Order: sequence, then C-alpha cells, then structure tokens
Amino acid sequence: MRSMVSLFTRALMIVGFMAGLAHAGTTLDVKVDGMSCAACAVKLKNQVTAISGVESCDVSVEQGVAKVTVADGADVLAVAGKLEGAVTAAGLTLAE
Ligand SMILES: [Cu+2]
Repeated sequence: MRSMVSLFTRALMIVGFMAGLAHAGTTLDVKVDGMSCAACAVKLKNQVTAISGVESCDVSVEQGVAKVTVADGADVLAVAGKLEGAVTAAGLTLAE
C-alpha cells in the first residue's frame, strides 16, 4: 500500500508538470494500470468527472491514459490530489 507521502509527492509532480500552463482548459494525462475493456473506461470516466473542478475526461483503454481537463478557474492542486482516489474507486491503479 502506498504511503500518504507518496501520494502527496505524486500530486505535486502532476501539478509541477503543468506549472507553466495555468490557463483554463489545462489537461492532465493520467496513466492508469488495469483497464481491459470499455466498461473500465466508463467507470474511470464517471469517477473522474465526479471530481469537483473536472470539466471532462477522455479515457483511452489502448493507451491506458485518462486525459483530464480541469475546468476554468478550478483548483488544479485539489483536482490532482483527488485523481488517485478516483482511479482506485474505479477498481484501477495509477501507473508508476
Ligand atoms: Cu473492463
């Protein structure tokens, strides 16, 4: 099981990656392990779009990636910090 320190570091890495992109429509690419079919993608999309501040989420099962678009004016750090929980709730795991 991952430590909270690890989760926090991951969130910081995601936010750091897009630090220069503090505009509306910022997109985070989240790599996910465990997706095998369209149902996995739908579950993940539903979990991610339920996060406050997420405008949309497009999931590619083939690439194992969820493209998360953060809403205009949303707190990107808060969104990033909730992504792993959404992935876990969908029965999947964040890729290392
Ligand atoms: Cu599936």
